[in-house]
Amino acid sequence: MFVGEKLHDHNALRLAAHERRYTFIKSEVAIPSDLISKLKDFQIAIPSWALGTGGTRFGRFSGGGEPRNLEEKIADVGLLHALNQSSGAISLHIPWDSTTNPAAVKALAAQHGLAFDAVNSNTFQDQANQALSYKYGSLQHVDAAVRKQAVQHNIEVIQQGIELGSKSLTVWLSDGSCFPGQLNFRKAYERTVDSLKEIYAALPGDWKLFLEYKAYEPNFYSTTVGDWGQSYSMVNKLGEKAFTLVDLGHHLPNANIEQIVALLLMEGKLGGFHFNDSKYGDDDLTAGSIKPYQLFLIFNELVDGMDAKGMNHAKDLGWMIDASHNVKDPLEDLLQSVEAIQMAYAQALLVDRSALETARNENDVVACQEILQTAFRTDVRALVAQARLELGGALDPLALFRELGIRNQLIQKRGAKTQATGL
Ligand code: LRH
Ligand code: MN
Repeated sequence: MFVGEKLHDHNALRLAAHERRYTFIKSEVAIPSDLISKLKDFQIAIPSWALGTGGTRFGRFSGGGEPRNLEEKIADVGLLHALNQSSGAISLHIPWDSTTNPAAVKALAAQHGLAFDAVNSNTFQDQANQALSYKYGSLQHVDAAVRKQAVQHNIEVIQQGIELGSKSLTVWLSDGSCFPGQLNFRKAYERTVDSLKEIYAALPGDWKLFLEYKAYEPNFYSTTVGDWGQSYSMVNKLGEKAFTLVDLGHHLPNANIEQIVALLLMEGKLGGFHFNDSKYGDDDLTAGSIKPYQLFLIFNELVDGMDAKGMNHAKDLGWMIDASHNVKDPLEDLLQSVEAIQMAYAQALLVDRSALETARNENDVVACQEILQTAFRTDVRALVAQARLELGGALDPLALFRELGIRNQLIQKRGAKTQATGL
């Protein structure tokens, strides 16, 4: 699906209006000189499992034209990247994305300007050819043979990641219990850490292990890696290549995620993110669609904390989306998520940090709030669009996606009833 010349026409039509908006914000706001280059460097990885229509136990309503294999998933992410020049990586999930020809897959991704971000293991489902079930857990399981099977799977995922050029493994464990009394929490924790140590030992020197926590689902009484504290305590026992991954939808109601991010970052144990949004549980909705102020506050802590440690914003953490689309076109939803994340980052880069510290030291609470909200209430869309324009992207990726009738083209090419592997 080539967007080339159509993208040029699309931008030509919008350039005058864009430059008016860009000139206006530059006249109104003190834009740090490196803000646009930081936005251009900030690439967000797209999850391979979110390119089809998601669903719930109550139903799944496919939109058609979904990718039928890994090659078509890479083409879809390549399309997103051609439109917004900010989605330059794909995060695979194994075995949903297993391949017998990693060299060809790597070459195809390179053609689309894509790298491979973290690879994800899966010991939360039983595969057809699997000897032992994960019904009662995987790395926590009371049966050493089940733990061994799960450890072996993670090591195979690392091997596949190495062949694709990935540099990190994400481990999310559905392990836990559904009823009081079912699990010995201490032994489950210790078995999980011992199993993770075997996986950690298989990591190449330049790799990272991301341990993703989640409060509940599919277990509904306890989750063995259930919150940031449990994940943090485990990754500290593993070593310097192990970090905690923060999925925004994995917290109990009203958790202060920006404070969790600030502390994990301070401790040097924040590995990366699964961006999405939610109102109730792990709803996996579009990033910034329900709590945009929270997304801004998280990026405010990220910019502050990463600068305090001299970290490279674009390279030193894993920036990934993890969403599921029940009623929207998956590609349109992902374009919206990338835009929302870029906007939150841009607003965080506008925060007057020295004024904020001064106000904090004077306990001027009102001034602290005004300084943050001034940045959040700044319309930064022209800045994000300028970064895209300078990278050769579309001024309005979503509009161009629709102008090109891409979904209809995909349905023509792939069919109306195709179903992508994933959730
Ligand atoms: C679990 C999770 C995890 C993935 C899965 C697809 O809820 O967030 O990151 O493995 O979704
Ligand atoms: Mn996740």
